[in-house]
Amino acid sequence: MYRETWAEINLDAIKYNITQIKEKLPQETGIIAVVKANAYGHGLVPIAKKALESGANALAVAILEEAMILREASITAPILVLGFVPAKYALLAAENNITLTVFQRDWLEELGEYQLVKPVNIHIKLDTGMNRIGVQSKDELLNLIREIANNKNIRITGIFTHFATADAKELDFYYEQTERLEELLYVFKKQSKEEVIVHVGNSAASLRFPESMHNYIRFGISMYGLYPSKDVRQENSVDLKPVFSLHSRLIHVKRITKGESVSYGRTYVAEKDEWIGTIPIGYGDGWSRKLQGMSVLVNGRRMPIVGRVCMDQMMIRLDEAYETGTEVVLIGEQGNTVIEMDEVAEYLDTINYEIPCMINERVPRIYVESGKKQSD
Ligand code: PMH
Repeated sequence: MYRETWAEINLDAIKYNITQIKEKLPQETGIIAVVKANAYGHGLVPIAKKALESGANALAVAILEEAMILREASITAPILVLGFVPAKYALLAAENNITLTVFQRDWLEELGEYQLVKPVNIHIKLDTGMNRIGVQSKDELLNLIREIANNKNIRITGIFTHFATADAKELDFYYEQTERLEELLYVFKKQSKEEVIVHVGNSAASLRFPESMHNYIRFGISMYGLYPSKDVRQENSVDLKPVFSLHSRLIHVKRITKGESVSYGRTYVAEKDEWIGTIPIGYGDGWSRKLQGMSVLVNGRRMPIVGRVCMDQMMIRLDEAYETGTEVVLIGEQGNTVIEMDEVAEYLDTINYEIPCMINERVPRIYVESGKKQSD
């Protein structure tokens, strides 16, 4: 690591968060750790390993590439790809014991064109209201099951759905989805002789309805120590520890005089003489230009980002002179003060999920385990 900006990934917090949810779940309900999108920006392989070590039973990703990276890292746990994978890659999935998500007859037809040495395991996706991917009607489901029964290349090992509003205040639609789910599951179980696993709940559903999660939960955002929404957070049903924090250092400190401006476009003009610090992070790292005006922490105190955020650097107004090398916290705790992921998300008018995903690979992830730091 040659730069003064890094993200700290607290692996002990992954374990803590998994332990917390386990305490709420019935003993027989397992955990699929959702590690798609580079483990929500936290780092795919280290998070997957830590989640499994902490009691998760399986992993879920969005695309086949992510599953292959996990297999190449010698991870042998079950892996489910939640998103669409073209049928021509079913052989690769089968060879690597990667489970695919299936919901279309066309896909099965296309699969028929390929010779598989061993059957590919699949989970059927039920669309109970997201209108994203999945089987919607009983007839569609019956057709799919019949077609699969005639196909030696494929084996159903699971069935699942996804909720659109499990994190909302108003839960009417959640209940509507669970009703449609039960109807489709009834049809499935009547028709199919296969012993399959059923999983339905994301973090919000698992926190709110731990008793109704069927065989597994798909645990994403709250494994990373974040709440799926304000409403769920206010319910205070579980204690979580944030995994991701973002750090940098002052690399330059100077005094400017009243009337001087800072950065491109001169959007900030000093109203009096003041101290300005430069930090080596910018929109080229995924730290959005829209964060002008947001605070960061220096010496446990909030200092505002002044002037436009540049590609690789930005400036902050300091309350006094600090030495270069002083640590700056952009997300996380310093002293008794904290800037939460939720605060950054709110400033950007988005959700906490997007923030760690947004901080790109130019920012090294430093893993902290049992209080010790190690880089990727
Ligand atoms: N299962 C599926 C199918 C998902 O798409 C997601 C998250 C999860 C489980 C985990 O949800 P959680 O992080 O709320 O626990 N998917 C997304 C998404 O597509 N956009 O934001 C989150």
